This record gives sequence, C-alpha cells and structure tokens, in this order.
Amino acid sequence: LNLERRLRRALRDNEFLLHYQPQVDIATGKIVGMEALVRWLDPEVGLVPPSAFIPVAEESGLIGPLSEWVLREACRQNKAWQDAGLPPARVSVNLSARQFQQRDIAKLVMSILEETGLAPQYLELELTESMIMRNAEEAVVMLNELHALGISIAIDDFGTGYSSLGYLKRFPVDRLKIDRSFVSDIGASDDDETITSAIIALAHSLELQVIAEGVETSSQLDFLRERSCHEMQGFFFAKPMPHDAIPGLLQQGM
Ligand code: G
Ligand code: G
Ligand code: NA
Ligand code: MN
Repeated sequence: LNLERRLRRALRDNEFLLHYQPQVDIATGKIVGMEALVRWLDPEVGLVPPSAFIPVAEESGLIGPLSEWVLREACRQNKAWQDAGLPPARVSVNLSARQFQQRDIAKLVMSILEETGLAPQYLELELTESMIMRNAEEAVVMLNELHALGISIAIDDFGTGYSSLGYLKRFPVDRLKIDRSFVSDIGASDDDETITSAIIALAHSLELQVIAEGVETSSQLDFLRERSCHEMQGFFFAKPMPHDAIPGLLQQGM
C-alpha cells in the first residue's frame, strides 16, 4: 500500500494522535502554553513522526482533513483540561502552508472554537515566515481575519526565512519563536548568540512576545533570561509528551 493510501486509511481509522510540548514563562517558571505536535500511530510501524507524512499529506490534499482534525482535537482537549479544573494554558497548533492558502481558514477556526467552547485567547496558530512571505498581501488579510477571532499568532522558526521587518510591523503577529538552530548554538557560536540576542531585542522593540525553542541546557536558559526572553520550550524542561502526561504537569504548576 502506498503512503497516501495508508494515510487515507489512518484518517478514517483514527490513527492520529497529538503530543504536547510545554512552553514555560522564564520569569515565573510556570507552564503558560503547549505546542500540539501530531503523530501517526501506524499499527504496523508504530509511532511515525510528522516529517515522515506531512509532506505526502500536503501533496495529496489529505492535509486539509488532517489539519482540521489536529485543530479540533487540540481545542477539544484544552477545553476538557480547563473544565477539569486545571490551570489554563494556551495551545499552539502548526498550520501547514497548504492550509494557510485556503481563504476560509478563519471560518474554520471560528466554527471549531464555537463547537469546542474553547475561549479564543487559549488558541495560538504557528506559521512560518516563508508561508507568510510567499504572498504577503494576501497573508495580511488572512492574519487580520484570524486575529479578529481573538486567537494569537506566532511566527515559527523565526530567523531562518526572509521576513521583511516592515511586514512584521503590519502583521497582527503576537509572538516570535526563535528557531532552535540559533538556540542550540548558544555557548558554541558567537554568531548564533548575536542572532538570538537580536531577535529578542527586535521583539521587545516591536512589543511582541518572544519564545526560544529547542532549549536544552541551563546555560542556554541563563543566556535567554539575562536578555529577558519571555518564554522557552525545549528538552531542558520537557520533551513532547502524550496527552495524559499533561494534567499532572499543569497541576504541579512547575
Ligand atoms: O514533533 P516533531 O519534531 O517530529 O515535528 C517535526 C515537524 O512537524 C515540526 O516542524 C512541526 O512544525 C511539524 N508538525 C508537527 N505537528 C504538526 C501539525 O499538526 N501540522 C503541521 N502542519 N505540521 C506539524
Ligand atoms: O518546526 P517546529 O518548531 O514546529 O518543531 C518542533 C519540534 O522540535 C518538535 O517536534 C520537537 O520534537 C522538536 N524539539 C523541541 N524541543 C527540542 C529540543 O530541545 N531539542 C531538539 N533537538 N528538538 C526539539
Ligand atoms: Na512549530
Ligand atoms: Mn519551530
């Protein structure tokens, strides 16, 4: 069976699941969010990472229904945790390029928020610079529609693409996610330290939130804290984990 047909079957048979990686406020140490990361539990192969199937899903058009499932499941789960009395934390969902090209994405997000009852301030969408810059004029319109729903927007892998800083100001963007390639070289590369510092300073001067991804060591964390980076995500705090590990973490408050 080729991958496309196996993916189609996996969608039908409910073989996808979400892992979550906590995002922590550096000043308070509290979990303030989590990134939803899709996995495929293939009965023959086991857990398959998204890099192995997202590209095929995009080419085949299956990314539409898959992304819709991810969005709905992330919102549903987050609302269920809040209803269970856990401290609220936002959930971030990665948008695929294909999905962002669909003019009616804001309508879909709105209907999923209504259906699940999740308050919009607890949903964040992650987009990459290249997705936005591919058609910046169109992206401004779509991001404004999404932002008007009350959700937040993060730019993923920030620093690796070609952002026009001018557009960055015009876009209703809430958060920059410093790409993990820069963060991982803190302590090893002067250039990457300079870039990380510059992104944090840029975020402060544009009054954006900034989160570092891929934080693996306490010295990376110290570097980020000294520069007033707001949040961090990475193996130093926690790896992506199954949904049933999250309530305990939220409860502990960390
Ligand atoms: O979890 P992992 O490191 O394997 O994720 C690899 C990549 O897959 C990341 O770049 C992430 O953005 C992407 N990814 C994870 N979940 C989703 C999803 O639900 N939708 C899309 N479009 N990409 C995802
Ligand atoms: O492209 P995106 O930023 O969405 O990728 C998220 C992916 O990054 C997750 O799949 C996760 O497995 C991976 N990741 C998260 N934290 C770390 C980390 O500290 N180190 C490494 N090497 N990978 C990480
Ligand atoms: Na991401
Ligand atoms: Mn990223």
